Amino acid sequence: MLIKPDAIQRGLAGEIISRIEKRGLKIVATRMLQMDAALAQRHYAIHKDRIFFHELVSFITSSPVIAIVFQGKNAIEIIRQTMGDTDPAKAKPGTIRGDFGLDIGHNVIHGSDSVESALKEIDLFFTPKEIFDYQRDIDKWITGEDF
Ligand code: D4T
Repeated sequence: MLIKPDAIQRGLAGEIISRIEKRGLKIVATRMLQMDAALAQRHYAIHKDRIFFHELVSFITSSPVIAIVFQGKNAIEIIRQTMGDTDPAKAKPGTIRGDFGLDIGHNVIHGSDSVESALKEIDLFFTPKEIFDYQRDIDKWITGEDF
């Protein structure tokens, strides 16, 4: 997940992390960085031919972001659902984008859309040593199993 520049500037980072943490997912890595154009182009390579690509790269590099790896049962679906629709105008109230956004180009958060893209994206932002493997006693109360 990426907390995008607009969310950092608006002081929404804590609220966004908290909403996902409270669902029960576990933080296993976190890093604040300012993305450069090369990293942004790799991260958004799938959109390289879209008309909004240039704007997207310039926005995501405009201010620091926070990259976070969450782990847990159905993590991709849970985060996508908690984020809401890509376009905040279509996102339901109660979702992060539905509560904090107005504009598709400033939609406060990015979340990987599949396990495959999550693995690629994690590799762009983290080294294996920066990803923690640890147990939480609470996990058995969240899923009935330990992660
Ligand atoms: P991200 O990747 O930011 O989590 O968003 P989504 O996975 O929900 O949506 P996406 O990949 O389709 O879009 C990536 C990114 O581009 C911005 N965008 C998108 C934009 O500025 N204009 C547009 O028309 C679209 C479709 C918003 C998110």
